[in-house]
Parts: sequence; structure tokens; C-alpha cells
Amino acid sequence: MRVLLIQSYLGRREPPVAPLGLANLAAYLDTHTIRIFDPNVHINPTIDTFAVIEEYRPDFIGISLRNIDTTNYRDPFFYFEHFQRFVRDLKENVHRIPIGVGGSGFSLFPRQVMERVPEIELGFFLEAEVALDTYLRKGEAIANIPGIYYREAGKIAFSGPPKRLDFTQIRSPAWDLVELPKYVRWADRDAVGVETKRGCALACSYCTYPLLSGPELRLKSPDRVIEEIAVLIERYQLPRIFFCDPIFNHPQQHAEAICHAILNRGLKIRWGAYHQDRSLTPEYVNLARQAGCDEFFLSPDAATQQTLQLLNKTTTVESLSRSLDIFTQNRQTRVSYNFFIAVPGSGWKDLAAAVYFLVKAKFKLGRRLFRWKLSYMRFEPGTTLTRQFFNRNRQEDALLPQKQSELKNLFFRKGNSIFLNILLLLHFYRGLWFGRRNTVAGECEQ
Ligand code: B12
Ligand code: SF4
Repeated sequence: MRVLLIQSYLGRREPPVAPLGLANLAAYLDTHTIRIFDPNVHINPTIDTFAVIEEYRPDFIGISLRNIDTTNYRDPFFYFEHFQRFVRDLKENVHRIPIGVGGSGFSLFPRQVMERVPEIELGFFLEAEVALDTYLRKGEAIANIPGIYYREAGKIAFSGPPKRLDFTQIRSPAWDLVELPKYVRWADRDAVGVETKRGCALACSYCTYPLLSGPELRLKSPDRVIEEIAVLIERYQLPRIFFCDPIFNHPQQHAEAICHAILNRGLKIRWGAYHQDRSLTPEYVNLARQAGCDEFFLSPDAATQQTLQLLNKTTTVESLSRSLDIFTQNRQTRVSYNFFIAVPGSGWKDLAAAVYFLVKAKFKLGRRLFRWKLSYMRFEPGTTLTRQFFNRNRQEDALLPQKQSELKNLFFRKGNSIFLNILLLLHFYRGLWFGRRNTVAGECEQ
């Protein structure tokens, strides 16, 4: 079977992200002929996609719907609108070829996407290495393949949650099928990702990652990770990668083992990764830096104990402050800290604590405070916070709006005092200065 895997077109130019999910899927489809295409790194995204279809003549088209929107209040861009148009145009051109969709954007809103994009025949929920392979082999009825949304008698049916992949057996991404050289110049903007694990065992109340990649940790062996990095360096001369794990340094021993393996193998690679502050030690930071870490991304999100607890963070005021001391002492690290401006029940004191922390961090780290962010939380499906503070009055369906202008309604922006709310309103809509600068497109809300 000829299979075409497409990264969905974002609808505008932005720093691209190499399709790691599609490269993982392709590694499992070795009984088929596969092509991976990312319109985002082509000059005429839609026209070039049609040209590829015309030339390749696939029997099945799989599209990765990675992003729904930017989750960024300063730049509320609705990728999903463009995805809908992209699939509609595609189907008009290729009406006899079945279209399947998967990806984290799809998995956050599976039923809604199936309803709103009737051109999609099949939707693959969560990780789909096994489900897609089984479906394409055609030996099994769809209803018996866990993890698939499909259409039956005019209704949307679901075959049940997929089994999570055994990570000790996982195959390496088929990067040879991706036009990887096109991403190399974006390496410093986190364009090429490597997974060292799936899952997050922590449970911050606003976060979708445990839903998307599972609440239990599945670790890739450090040897396997090193092999994958070595291929990226040797075959594509890639100078930098981003570790796509929800949290790289949890568990700490696994992160340390990977750092040691990079050093022992003598790999020259720079990398960035999401870190949590609770278990940071000066020794670990030093080790990670020597192994190539050039940016530690931290999302403490709040700076008072009460708001940290409400968000169910493992961070404490003490661990946050200790992390800053560690980064201050280690004079070669670049760090980014993200905070939310408003958390349910928070007030002036909480906002002031976050601002004070950032000012202190700027003073202590100078230019090494590479990015900082004071942003608003976007309610996302399936989180505790959404259940508590969004669903009370509204349907979860509203989390996938109909149009871009509705995105702004999905951010939490209420403090516990009237004057604070007026300030937040002005900040949110009128662009008061604080927290609006110093973030780079392509970064990710955690
Ligand atoms: C790491 C990461 C980043 C890194 C990416 C680094 C890199 N080079 O890959 C960086 C920091 C650059 C980043 C940027 C952004 N990110 Co981000 N990111 C992630 C994260 C944590 C992991 C993604 C990943 O690589 N997973 C590992 C791969 C293997 O899994 P996967 O892609 O999901 O693929 C599997 C399945 O989904 C499925 N699948 C995927 N595609 C398809 C297609 C078919 C046909 C089938 C059958 C199955 C299938 O099978 C795959 C294999 O199992 C996710 C959260 C998460 N846990 O998913 C957020 C996430 C994807 N990001 C998100 C967002 C919003 C963004 C940004 C828009 C942020 C911004 N404002 O700039 C940008 C977009 C950049 C771009 N150009 O696309 C959101 C998207 C949801 C939403 N609300 O829109 C997520 C879900 C986080 C969240 N808020 O919940 N991100
Ligand atoms: S915010 Fe980070 S630590 Fe918390 S649940 Fe999400 S991925 Fe895990």
C-alpha cells in the first residue's frame, strides 16, 4: 500500500517543527511504501501538497493535527480553521482516497474534530504506532482495533482507548523519510525533537500532558536515545535538538544517565528541555550543561505556596528560590521561567510574588534569563482546572471554538479583587506592557 503522511499546514509561516510523530509512525509501517510531507517547509503549502499527491498517488492519506491554536493570549491564532480548509480542499481533489487524522491536537478534541470535519474517515486517538499499522494491514475490523474513531451508520463510533506502546521495544523514528535538512537551520528554535520517555507522573491541574502521553513513565534506554542523537548528528549535521519529554529531569537518574551517555560517546550536541525545579541540584545542572544543555525551560507557573498548591505543582516557594540560586552560581546556563498572571483565587500578592521573582531572576542572571513569560492559562480538555472552573457553566465543546475571535474567551483571567481584574482586563485586551515581551514564537506552553 502507498501511504502519504502529511503534517497539517499551520495556516501561516512560523518556525517549523519536524514531524516526529509521523517519523515514529513510519517506523512501524515497514510493509508499506511511505512518504512523509510537511507543507510548512514548502513555498506553496497547499499547491505543493496537491503536486505530491498527484505524483505519488497514495492509497491512504494520514494527516497529523498537532496544534489547535497557539494557546498564547498575545498571539491567538487558530490553526484548526486552516486545518479544516486544508482537509476540505484535499478531499475535493482526492475524493476516492481515505483520509485518517491523528496527533495531539486531534486527541484533545477527537469527537469534535470528527463532527466538524466530515471529510475525515478515521481519527486515531493518542499514540497510533500499533493502530495505524493494524488498520493498514486490513486484516482486522476497525471496531476491533483500539484507538480509532470512525463513522458508522451516520454516527461517530469509537473502538476504545489504545494500549500504550511498550517503550522498551519502541523503534527509532524514520528520519530518512523526513526532509530533515530543511529543519536544520531552525535547530536553535527547537525544530528537531527526540523523545527519551513518554508520560508525566506529576499531575498539574491545568496540564494535558498526562492525558496525551500517559500518567505513567515509560523510559527509552539511554543507549537507544544516544543512537538516535548520533544519527541526527552524523547524517544531518544537526547542531541542536529539543528533548520532547513532558519533563526531562524526572526521573532524575534517567536524565543523568542520558547526560553521561552523551559525554561518554563524545557527542557534540546542544539541547534544550523542560525541567522541573524540585529535584534540581548544582551537580545535575553542571552535568547537563557539560552534556550540551543550553537552555533549561522551567514552568513553575506561580510563586506563592497557595497558588502552587492550587495548581498541584511539585514546585515549592523554597525549591523555586533554590533553582534560581543554582542557576546563578552556574555561570554558563541559560534559563527560561514561565508564570501565570492569574490563577483561580489568586490576588495582588500572588501576582507581585511572580513579578518579584522575575525581577530578581533578571538581576541575578542578566542575559542568561533567556526568556520569561507572564501569561494566561488556556483551559484545555480533560484537566482538573477545566472541570472545576470552566465546565461549571459551559460545555467542554466550547473549548474548541468556531472561530479565532472566540479564542480569547478560553483564557483564565480573573483575580480575587476588582481592581486587579480591571488591571488584568487592560493587560489582556489593551496590551499594558508587563509580560508581553521576551517570548519567542515556537515555544510551548507547559
Ligand atoms: C515538545 C513539544 C513542543 C516542542 C517541539 C519540539 C520538536 N522539535 O518536536 C516545541 C517547544 C517547539 C513546541 C512548540 C509548539 N507547541 Co508544543 N508540544 C510539545 C509536546 C510536549 C510533545 C510533542 C511531541 O513531540 N510528542 C511526541 C510525538 C512522538 O508524539 P505526537 O506528535 O503526538 O505523535 C503521536 C500521536 O499523536 C499520533 N499521531 C500524530 N500524528 C498522527 C497522524 C496520523 C495519521 C496518525 C494515525 C497518528 C498520529 O501518533 C504519534 C506516535 O505515537 C506536546 C504535548 C504532548 N504531550 O503531546 C506539546 C503540544 C503539541 N504543543 C502545543 C502547542 C500549542 C505548541 C505551539 C503552538 C506553542 C506556540 N504558541 O508556539 C508550538 C507549535 C510549533 C509548530 N510549528 O508546530 C499543544 C497543542 C495543542 C493545542 N492546544 O493546540 C500541545 C499538545 C501542548 C498543550 N498545550 O497541550 N512544542
Ligand atoms: S505541567 Fe509539566 S510537570 Fe506538570 S503535569 Fe504537565 S508536564 Fe507534568
